[in-house]
Amino acid sequence: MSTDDDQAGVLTAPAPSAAGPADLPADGPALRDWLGDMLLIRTFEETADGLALRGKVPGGMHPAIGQEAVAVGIARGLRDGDVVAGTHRSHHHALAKHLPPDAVMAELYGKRDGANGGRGGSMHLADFDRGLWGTNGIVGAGLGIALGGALGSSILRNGSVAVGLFGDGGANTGRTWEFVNLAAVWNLPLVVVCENNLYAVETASKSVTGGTSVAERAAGFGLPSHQVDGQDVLAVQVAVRAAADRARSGAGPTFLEMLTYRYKGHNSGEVVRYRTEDEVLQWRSSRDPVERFSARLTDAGLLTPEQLTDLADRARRTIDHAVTVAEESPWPDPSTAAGNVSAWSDSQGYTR
Ligand SMILES: Cc1ncc(C[n+]2csc(CCOP(=O)(O)OP(=O)(O)O)c2C)c(N)n1
Ligand SMILES: [Mg+2]
Repeated sequence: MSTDDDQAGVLTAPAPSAAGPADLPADGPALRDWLGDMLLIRTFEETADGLALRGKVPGGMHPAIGQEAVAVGIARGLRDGDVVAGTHRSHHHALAKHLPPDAVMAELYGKRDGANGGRGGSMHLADFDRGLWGTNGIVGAGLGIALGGALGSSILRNGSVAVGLFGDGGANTGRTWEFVNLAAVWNLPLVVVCENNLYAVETASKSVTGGTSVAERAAGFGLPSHQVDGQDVLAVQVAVRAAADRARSGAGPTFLEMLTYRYKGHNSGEVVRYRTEDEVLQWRSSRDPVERFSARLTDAGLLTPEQLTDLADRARRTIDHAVTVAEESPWPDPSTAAGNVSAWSDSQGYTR
């Protein structure tokens, strides 16, 4: 029988990350870059959310405001050549993998200058050169694509690692565990990441999830499994880097459950009736990933108020430019609506 204290959204102390408490490296420029990426994502998502409410984003979008540290920590824990496959809520992962904000915004608009020519939209961003093997509207499917990437890496012996993402809702779909099982049995270089933001649409994950935690469930498949504070970019980066190093050494997959929170509704404009405003305020005021990281850098003498303002201004200018590009970009040529897959595969040099 659960008590009120057990309900989803109650702030419980996150378990330590896989590698223990993360020390702050004294590399100011690099850490300010991470913060710059987080501010860019925050600004992008807040702007895009407003644009979606004005009807500028066909099909709408799923904002990841509050989840910035998960994306930046993952991207910064990987090497060039490593790949990430995301979910329906993955603009933050695309931007953390350094897809150009102009191309991401134009893709949300369904415009020709979009990352995928405007044919994918918010849920289908991809850039193979930058290691984004697609975001994905099918719950749990991105992990299967990452599993394929990890299998390819182990066959080609190219030393790359794949990260597959899903949410707490995805943790309750069968395919997720088929992928985890195969990765463990085949000892693949896969980092499995559950981005647990406590809710699947309107459902509190605790009300539908058996066992103590998703991480503990995963441990039953015979791979190392850890909970990570997903609001701490450094903890995420350390955990991902350790898991990627382990995968690269041939030791196989690792499971990471990242504890995070989405500030907005499931999708832009959703009327939220399943959690309290107070709960959102608690997360925002005590665990905001951007504020926590800025404060940590400031305390360590690695960030001045002027540098913080400069990063925020730069993010604002970049996103304003992205909106201009998206507004001015033409619609895709209707004649390319069907059949352009062949043209694309020809352009990539694939034989048919
Ligand atoms: C196979 C499948 N079933 C159902 C849906 C509808 N759906 C879209 S998002 C979602 C919930 C996902 O929750 P979670 O995995 O926690 O991710 P979050 O939205 O919190 O990022 C559902 C059920 C879907 N897209 N795909
Ligand atoms: Mg969720």
